[in-house]
Amino acid sequence: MTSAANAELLALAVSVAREAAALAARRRSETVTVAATKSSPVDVVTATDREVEALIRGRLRDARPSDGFLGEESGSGSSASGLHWIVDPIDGTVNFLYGIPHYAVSIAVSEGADPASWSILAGCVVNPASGELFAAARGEGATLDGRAVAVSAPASLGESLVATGFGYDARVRDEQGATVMQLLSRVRDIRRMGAAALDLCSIAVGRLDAYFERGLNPWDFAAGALIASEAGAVVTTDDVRDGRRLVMAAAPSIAREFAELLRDTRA
Ligand code: LIP
Repeated sequence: MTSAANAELLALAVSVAREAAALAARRRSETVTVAATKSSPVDVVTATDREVEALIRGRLRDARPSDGFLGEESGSGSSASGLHWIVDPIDGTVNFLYGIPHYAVSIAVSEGADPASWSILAGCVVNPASGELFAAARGEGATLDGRAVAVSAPASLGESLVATGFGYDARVRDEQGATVMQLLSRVRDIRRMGAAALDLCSIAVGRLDAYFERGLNPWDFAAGALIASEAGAVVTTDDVRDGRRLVMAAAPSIAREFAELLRDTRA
């Protein structure tokens, strides 16, 4: 796709994400309840997750009916154009449920729908609570509220602030907790903020120096990974173990050392 075409796709993503974020914020100000649980009793979906995804899916279908769609709550739809919209209506659902103002609407568009081979063309992540809007089109850099952003440059891994996240399965969390224990003394500190899309955007703006998480769904990281990469981060998503993909994003100055540490601790 040409840069002009990618810019047009990004403009659509931004417009729809803004409308979706306004709906999510409005519902959060009213009342939020658990509509169902998914992979475990703590993997919840709210009625707002479903309502916001329905809004996004409808707006994108009206604007680009030949494109495919892959959403956390409503599954996938085929593509006649070769393009797919990868959508997490509310990333950080538990934060949203508890009223913690750290959750996001994440919309990306890709050539191909398989994270092993897709090419993300444009992505947008909006935090409805703060109003911050992160965006990127492939090859055009990344922005926060329209201003260009760039990753940090920590002098060492020991001075780096590292974020991660955990799955919803108790056995997996035991393993992930053991990994964090091994990392804790090797870095500045650890943060677990609950929304992968915003963790990746935090890398893009230098609020974090590195991030890793194994077991994310495609919609959790599709937009944030492009935004982090376009801001200058080293981003890898090709390490898959037991069917669970490792997403890593890091400032270039520590990326190699960080990747080695993740291998050594079997993150
Ligand atoms: C969340 C991710 C987060 C992860 C959570 C959960 P959701 O996505 O953004 O990084 O640690 O377990 O998967 O479920 O809120 O869309």
